[in-house]
Amino acid sequence: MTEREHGDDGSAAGGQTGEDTFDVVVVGAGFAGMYLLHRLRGQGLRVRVFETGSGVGGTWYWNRYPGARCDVRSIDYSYSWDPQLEQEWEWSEKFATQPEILRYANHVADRYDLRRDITFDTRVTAANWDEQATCWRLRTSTGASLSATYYVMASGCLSSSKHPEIDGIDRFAGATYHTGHWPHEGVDLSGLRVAVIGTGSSGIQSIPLIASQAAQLTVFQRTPNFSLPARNGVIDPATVAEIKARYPEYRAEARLSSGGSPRPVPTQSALDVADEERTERYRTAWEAGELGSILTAYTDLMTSREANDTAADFIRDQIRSIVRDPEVAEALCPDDHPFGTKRPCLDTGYYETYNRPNVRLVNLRKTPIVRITETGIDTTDESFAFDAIVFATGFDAMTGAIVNVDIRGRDGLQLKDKWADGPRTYLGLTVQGFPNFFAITGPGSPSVLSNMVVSIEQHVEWITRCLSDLRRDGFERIEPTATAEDGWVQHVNDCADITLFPRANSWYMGANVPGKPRVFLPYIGGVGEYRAACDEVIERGYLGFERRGPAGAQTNDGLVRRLQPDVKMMLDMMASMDLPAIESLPVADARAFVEQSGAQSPPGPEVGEVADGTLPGADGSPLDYRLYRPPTAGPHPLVVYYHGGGWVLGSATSDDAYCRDLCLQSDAVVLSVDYRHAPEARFPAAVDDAFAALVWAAGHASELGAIPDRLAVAGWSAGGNLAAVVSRLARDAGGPAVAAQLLITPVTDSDLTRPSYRENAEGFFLTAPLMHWFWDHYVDEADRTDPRVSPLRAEDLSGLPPAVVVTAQFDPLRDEGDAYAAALEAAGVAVRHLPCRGQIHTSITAVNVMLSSVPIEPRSPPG
Ligand code: FAD
Ligand code: N01
Repeated sequence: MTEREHGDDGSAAGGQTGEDTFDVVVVGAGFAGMYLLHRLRGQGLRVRVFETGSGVGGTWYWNRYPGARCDVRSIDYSYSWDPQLEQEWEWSEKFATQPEILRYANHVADRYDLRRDITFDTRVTAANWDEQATCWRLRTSTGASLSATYYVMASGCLSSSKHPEIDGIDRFAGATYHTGHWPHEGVDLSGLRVAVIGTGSSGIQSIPLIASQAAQLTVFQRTPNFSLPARNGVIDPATVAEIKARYPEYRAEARLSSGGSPRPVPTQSALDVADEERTERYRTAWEAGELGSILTAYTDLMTSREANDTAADFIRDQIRSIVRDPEVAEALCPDDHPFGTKRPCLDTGYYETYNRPNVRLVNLRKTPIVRITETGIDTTDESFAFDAIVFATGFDAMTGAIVNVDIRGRDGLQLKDKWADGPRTYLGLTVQGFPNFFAITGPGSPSVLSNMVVSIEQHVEWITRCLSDLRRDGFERIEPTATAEDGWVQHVNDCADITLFPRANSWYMGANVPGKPRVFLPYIGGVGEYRAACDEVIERGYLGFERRGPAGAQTNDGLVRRLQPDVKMMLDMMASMDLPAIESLPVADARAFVEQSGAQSPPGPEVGEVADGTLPGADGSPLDYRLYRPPTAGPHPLVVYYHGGGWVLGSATSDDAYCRDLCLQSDAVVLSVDYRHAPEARFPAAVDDAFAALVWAAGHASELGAIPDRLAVAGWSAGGNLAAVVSRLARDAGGPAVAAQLLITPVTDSDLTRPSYRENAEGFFLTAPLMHWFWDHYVDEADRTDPRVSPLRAEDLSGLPPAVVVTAQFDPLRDEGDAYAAALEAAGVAVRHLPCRGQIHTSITAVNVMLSSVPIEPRSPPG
């Protein structure tokens, strides 16, 4: 390599070893590499960018196929870091063409004099971490060796193009093209017989234009994709003027949005609106010509299959109305994945193309390709002859370009091996074992699920800040900790797991590359949420990183996100509502407040039958109950359920949604019983009533339509306390016979000083001050060790019914629940302990509010 001068200081790059040395080497001169170069140079760093291509632009340099254009509005899909640049550049269309975007990239390269620090036509082939010298040692395709303190892969998520695994692919005698490597001189397909394999975004954009040139076009489709009309055209000058007038605010909105472009945030479930209203909403969205218009119409399109079906059905109806041949229309209707779980497309005349006489669709689901021959393509049904084949078969996305370089970190660990079971990163930016290594829009970051320019800018700015902070703090080496990386990988999976995305065989899941592990690659928590996590890492002193240098070493281990994503969202929403602390209210107001909040919660599922009644309490006065019967034929087992509310709040109907869910899940009759509340009736009134209700239920099982001797108890929170206590009272009284106890985040002890009380004192819905308020209302200090209120203190827990004990990580009551499960186990009781990671006290009973699964990590098998 012959290096010229570089860096703003113009200093020579050559090191004394005969090897060129840099502060930072960047791989790739797409939007990411270009901006990073500009920023790092601005810090006075010696930077060198390597690019395989002969020019800048990355994606827009390589993907020159007919019809290639962006599908995020150009006014959004453009750099935001220089107000002059964003004001002076004029886009000619709503969605600019590839040539126009490439012109923009070249304009930026010229305007900021970027080319002098970019080495074109050169691939970085290997990168080895030298621990002793604290630098990366790199090799390139031209045989050059160089070193750099920091190494950044700005190599693109969709830059490693992929041919299909089809027998005979090299035998074809005609011309072949890949959309991701389209010849620069252009291709004239006029008068030719052309095949296109692949109907993702590249196929869908190019097919209409290829059809207008070719004599015959045959499209080989394996999976039909959802596509919406782009309704592209000249960009409305008034819209441009309006946005340019407030570009800073507009860009700020984009950065905090979910997908990187400002959009109204949906507030309604698709299932909560009438059919006509919903169809009208979809119709307006269909007319809008925007990728996110339908996807963001309702809150639950990506989380509920039923909701998603409403959108998918609407789009299928549109396809049927456009394509004249019903069989072709049906073949084009996607039916194997929920809408949005494979990247949807924006098209110009795609479905209409199938009405042309020179276009034919081959449905590979019915007649798969067997081989490519010298003259064309054989399916199981037919031999086709072609002059040209276009592979629109996509990319080894997100990880392909990174692992194509032989990257070895500490102790020679190869990145490819580290990622053998799926990529592991901290924040999608850094990798444990690979010091001073960064990936822009790497796996585990929003990247491909967003307007990528916004995500690129955020990463570039984070890395720039990180390097500057390292210098400020006297460090030169940074590496994430294993704990932080594990936690982030877990968080990325938690986010994906509450959506429909993992249900599709998509490139998001690595499913298009044989042998690639099936892992959801990007971060789906949203651009704004993600940015907040990255910022928080810095604010908390580079949480999750070890930094080292002349100033010493600093390890700041920890996890930036521990709550389940939907739990966090709910807590953030509640925090923004500035609700009163319940314990600050008089009891009557607290009850009214809780009742009112409960009324706004989503209803539980339908059950077979719901009936209200009363039963006699311990003092003879009536106690309300509500009975839930499953829809299946009875008789069923009977569960006596005690509601939560700290012995002060709640009623037989306050846990209605959960009781419905319990009834359906357990296929049992659930009898939710009330009990007298404190402070009007203090301890042991609630226990006495709870036991009286149990005795009554056992005696009336047949009348309730239940099996007499199959009785269980269940309860949540203070209700869990009562369920635990009555199980023991029943044992001691010789009946009723309780077959099982389900204790959900139960109160089991009056010791309010356990670590979980301190760690989760505030901020997770049930607070330590509220628990003190409950205890004070319910029971005198002197009575708090009584096992009828602190069941953990019972002398003998043996012979109790088999138990399921559910505890939540972010609950003041966590440790006492854990302790009770352990005590039961120690006493020989069959226990299934379910500690729920990332959950709070209310998670389990908040049916249809928290979607996050309850990870089951049983400590011992169920009885
Ligand atoms: P790239 O643009 O992919 O650049 C990476 C560069 O790194 C490439 O030029 C490559 O040659 C180089 N490189 C890789 N490995 C090496 C190596 N070992 N040595 C040297 N050089 C190397 N995103 C959107 O948000 N909106 C859109 O509308 C949109 N449209 C798209 C249309 C198409 C056809 C495609 C393929 C992608 C589209 N994308 C879109 C995603 C697009 O990739 C990003 O928006 C963005 O351009 C990525 O920029 P980048 O710099 O990160 O990567
Ligand atoms: O690639 P793809 P792409 N036999 O992977 C099929 C961005 N982008 O280049 O689905 C037969 O989506 C494969 O079938 P299946 C955007 O993010 C944006 O089109 O695996 N068929 C699929 O139909 C996009 O998502 C724009 O069953 C085979 C197709 O090839 C991403 O880049 C434009 C096959 C590949 O589709 C990738 O898009 C272009 C085989 N052996 C790209 N192997 C915009 O509009 C694969 N296929 C902004």
